[in-house]
Amino acid sequence: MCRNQTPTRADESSFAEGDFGISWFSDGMLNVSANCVDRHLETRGDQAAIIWEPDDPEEPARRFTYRQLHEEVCRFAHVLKGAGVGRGDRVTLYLPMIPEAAFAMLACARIGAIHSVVFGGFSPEALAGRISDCDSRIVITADEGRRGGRIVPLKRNVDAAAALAPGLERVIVVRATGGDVAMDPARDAYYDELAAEVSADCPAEAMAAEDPLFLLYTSGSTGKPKGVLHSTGGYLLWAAMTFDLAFDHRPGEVFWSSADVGWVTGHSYIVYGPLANGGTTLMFEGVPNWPTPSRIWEVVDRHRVTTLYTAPTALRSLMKEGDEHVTRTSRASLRLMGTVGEPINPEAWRWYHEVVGEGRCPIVDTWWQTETGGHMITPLPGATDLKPGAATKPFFGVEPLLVDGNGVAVEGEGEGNLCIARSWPGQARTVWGDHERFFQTYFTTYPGLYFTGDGCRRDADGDYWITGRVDDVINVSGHRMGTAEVESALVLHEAVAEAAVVGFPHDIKGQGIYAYVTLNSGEEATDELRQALVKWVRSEIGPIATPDVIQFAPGLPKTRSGKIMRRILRKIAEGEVSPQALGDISTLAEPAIVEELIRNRAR
Ligand code: 6R9
Repeated sequence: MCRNQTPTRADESSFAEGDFGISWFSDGMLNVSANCVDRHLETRGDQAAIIWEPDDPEEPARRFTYRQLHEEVCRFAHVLKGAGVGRGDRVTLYLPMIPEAAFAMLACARIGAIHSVVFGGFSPEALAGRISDCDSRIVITADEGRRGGRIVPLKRNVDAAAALAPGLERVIVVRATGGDVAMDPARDAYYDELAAEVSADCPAEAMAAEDPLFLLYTSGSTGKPKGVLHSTGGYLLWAAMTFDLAFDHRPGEVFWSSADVGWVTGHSYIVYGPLANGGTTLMFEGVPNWPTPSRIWEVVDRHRVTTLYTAPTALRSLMKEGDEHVTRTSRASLRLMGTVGEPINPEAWRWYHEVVGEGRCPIVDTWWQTETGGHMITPLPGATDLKPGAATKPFFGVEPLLVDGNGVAVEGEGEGNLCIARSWPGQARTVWGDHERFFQTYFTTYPGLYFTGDGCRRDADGDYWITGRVDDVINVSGHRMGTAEVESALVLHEAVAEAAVVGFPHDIKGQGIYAYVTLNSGEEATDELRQALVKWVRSEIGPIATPDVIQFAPGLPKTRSGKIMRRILRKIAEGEVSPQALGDISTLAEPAIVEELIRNRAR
């Protein structure tokens, strides 16, 4: 087994232009898979590492002990090696929520390959872009996925993506549903057939702490999604330590994060955090409200879940179904509950606390980002006073700073843009293939600081309240979406001349997607076209990008230098009907556009 080698160095990072760079524990050595699997074999080899709950509640759940996990990860590692994957190679995973997703991630870590998990809800176009961006030659997928009783044609999507990503050479297909899919014998192979041929033991590569562990694509305010790169040592430490402390992990507990492994929450708190701590992690293939709105609580009861981690949007949608779907279940095993992904409104917080947790479970509202690797601002249960809607206090070593519009730090009580003043181990190291973009995106708005893109308020007790994004990123059902991405998808449609996308408050999703669309001359603004555009965006990006509202507009409000004034579009989308309330519009090239937009508001 690859033994950990304790580093003699810790933080060697700098946010300053000139000697910019992030590095922690640079002379340490470890293997993430050995730490998440092998290290536990002696003490808890027969304990469940992963419990898998299938989409269909009539089907049996599956359990994998640490010993079984070791075998599965080793086999997967050999299969990857057999396909020519080595240290530093990028492996794209496009999988449903099945245990093989965790096996594949840990197998990559075992052999020093870099995984890039792409959420199974993304379209072939979005998948192809992510395969090509990191020159990934191999994709691990499944025949089909299942979610809420519906089939997701994953292999078919990979075939479509392959046509757009010429560098893709190998596709390994996990048989999840057994559905009939087309196989190209020169490129595709079934995982089970390959796995039957290989050994169940595979030594873990010794990796340097600063070697990359994974990359994960996330939306920003401009351009295409960025491949955010995480390190081996710093990331694992951060995932492990935040899991242990924010969730007050105790041996024998069952932890359930209802996220998908396609998001960072699934990386840090379904796979790496729980397993690094020798915990038992629950993986759920389905959705919280299928076949009934009681499903999430039934899963809690069935597996005696002690800690539940979910998103406010899920809580809001279950809350509106009525308390009886909750109260008919026991939930006696629950001890602690958490939320992540977006600000939680106090009403949903109270419902979670009082109806779900019956007042007995603390709630940890954890603020963090793909780029931070793990929790940054979060209560520590039992130690921090909780407030509905507040992420409360920074985690150990985290130095938040609120800055006003002029870049001046706000002291004491007040509001500003949330920055972090110095590095922490779990911080992303770069953007794949574009270190300059990494620096420009996060470290130039306020020189010397990491800028999160979030607004935040600090109250008199020093507690932090995240108020939401202040850049052109919107948060739809806890999923980050760049308005620029939706706009580029829209303008690819032949009828569209120009598009501007903003968020607006949405009862369930938190934010909805509001698109202003200007058509090419000769195109007619019909309901059919509106529906066609919605479908178009879904097929370009995926269902999470579905516009809620499309307003056809004769023109967009622009400054004389041609910059779209989103502030105005946001206000109109929010329901503002008085031109006076929109603030200064005197710099607009055509102020009359604004009244026209208000008159034709789409909601
Ligand atoms: C982990 C994750 C990050 C953005 C972040 C912020 C929002 C996440 C939050 C929260 C308020 C919380 N966000 N947690 N806002 N309270 N507890 O969600 O990562 O997908 O990268 O999104 O989500 O706006 O900037 P990611």
